[in-house]
Amino acid sequence: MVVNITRDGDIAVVTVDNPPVNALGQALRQGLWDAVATLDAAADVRAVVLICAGRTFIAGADVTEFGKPPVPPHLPDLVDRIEGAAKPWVAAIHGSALGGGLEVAMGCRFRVALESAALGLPEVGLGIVPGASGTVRTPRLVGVAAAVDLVTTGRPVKAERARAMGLVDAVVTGDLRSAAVAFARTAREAPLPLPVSARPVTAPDAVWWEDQRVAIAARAKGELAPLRALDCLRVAAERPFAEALAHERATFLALRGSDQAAALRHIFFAERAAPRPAHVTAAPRPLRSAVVVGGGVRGAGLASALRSAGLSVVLVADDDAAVLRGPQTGGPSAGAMAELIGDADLVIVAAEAPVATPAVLDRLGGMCRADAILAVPSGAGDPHRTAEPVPIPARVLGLNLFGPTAGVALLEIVPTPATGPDTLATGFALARALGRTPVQTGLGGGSIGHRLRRRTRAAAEDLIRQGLAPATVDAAMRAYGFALGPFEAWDGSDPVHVGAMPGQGTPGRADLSDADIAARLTAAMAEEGRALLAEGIALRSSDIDLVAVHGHGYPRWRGGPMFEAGRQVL
Ligand code: T1G
Repeated sequence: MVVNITRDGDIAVVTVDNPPVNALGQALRQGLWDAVATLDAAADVRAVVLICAGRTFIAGADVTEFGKPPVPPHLPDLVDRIEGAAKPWVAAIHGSALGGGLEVAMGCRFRVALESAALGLPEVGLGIVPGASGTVRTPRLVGVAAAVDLVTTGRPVKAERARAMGLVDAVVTGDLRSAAVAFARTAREAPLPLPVSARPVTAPDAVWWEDQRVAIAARAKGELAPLRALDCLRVAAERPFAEALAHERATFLALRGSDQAAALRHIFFAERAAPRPAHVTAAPRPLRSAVVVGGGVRGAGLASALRSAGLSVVLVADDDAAVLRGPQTGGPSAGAMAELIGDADLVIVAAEAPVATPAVLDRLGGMCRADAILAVPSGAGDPHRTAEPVPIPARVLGLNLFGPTAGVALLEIVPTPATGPDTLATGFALARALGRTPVQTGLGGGSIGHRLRRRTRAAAEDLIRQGLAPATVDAAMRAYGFALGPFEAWDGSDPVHVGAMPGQGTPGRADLSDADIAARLTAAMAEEGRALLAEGIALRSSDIDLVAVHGHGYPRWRGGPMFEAGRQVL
């Protein structure tokens, strides 16, 4: 049963149990709908606690239903029904109350949250706006300014911040169920607050709204949902509740079928599938300690991320790593280094050449414990050349670390032919520890990210040869939504062309629009993606999109080169 009702004296407890995240599928909506009637009819029930089993409170509408026509009971109607129940409902929140989950909680008369809980309206991240009163009830609870931040950014807030802003009534520790029942019993002894929909909201002036619009438009760069969310919030502040609710619903339904929503759902599911590929079935090796060798800022970032994940980490600076190239004056001796390396579960070489030479990796491999994993930079080459001399090739794994660690959400995993299944599984576990989305990339042909970057650069240089200025190409790609254009983003490594930038032929061509330029370069990325799939370098089309979005600033709300190319074919 996705909904079951138990009693704690005169308090009824409605428990939702719909794994994995208590998403509001049709059966759950129906179960809650029926629970309102059942409990309204129970004369001895004075209040209701709504709580969830499993790891989290309701995490939102069921995103898998989005491609299908909405089926009653519709979520906005369910929220109104809970709000209008004869007995006050108290939402007891743990884990994450997100989207429709928070909207259901705002239909309750009270909200109680565990201090570790988070609450948010992430709908704009899916290309939509809240569709069950989120833009209309939130301002009535937290005020318009806080509601604009919550709804237009999609960023969740922790329980204590939510209490301070008025989103929850109490933050509790210990057993949530008993705390919520006690809260409900006490609440029944005092006059009830107004239902949220009946609470007043103060409307800011037109200048304030224009300031918000300008700021959000600059941040959104072509993404529709944040601005449409702002529009819904303004209607919620200036028009009666029912009118604002109808406006929000119409906006939600219009966006739900949009290309941007389809693209963002594609990335949402690709990100969730990435850490658990079907072919990675071995158990990962335990990761309790790591040595990060070199890598400057990148190495320090990796060491910090691994420490945050609970590993004990030693960072060997590039200079100290020099001893791996042979006897040095100063710095740790080879013996000291061997002792350090030999004690770690994982040795990550963050440095690129000249530290990470085959001879250095050979020495490192000889120092590693027999069951340790040696992770080496894959960069432009491949770790295969590295793995050969290493005593235990099955323990070697290539990683493409994508530049300095801060803010990079991707980790390309490059197994060699000798990489063992448990080593590969540990690579995926390492990505989870680093908080990065893992993508496995094949061997020999360079990493997915590297190939996409070179192909994009080559296509951009073709445009230069046709007379366009690099700045024109960069501007067109930024207008398309990229963080940086191909020439701005180029880090100068392994230039595609030989020698200086190709001369500009005829004076700047005016007949290529920004859209034409973007179409050329994104088509080139998609063509390279098809080649990567054909060569077995990329295992899934969605992996290529993840690399483009997370590694190259491809606008998330366009879904990536493979997604876009597929839409054009349809
Ligand atoms: N619907 C369906 N499935 C979902 C889901 C959802 N909303 N959220 C997660 N899953 C699946 C996910 O695909 C994976 O499946 C499993 O749950 C675990 O996910 C009307 C319309 C809740 C913080 O955007 O942020 O409500 O691969 O690996 O790391 O206004 O999932 O195991 O088969 O991410 O512990 C708004 C999205 C929807 C929340 C948990 N809600 N989810 O993180 O697990 S729109 C969201 C998350 C909405 C209303 C609108 C996270 C999480 P599988 P996971 P996690």
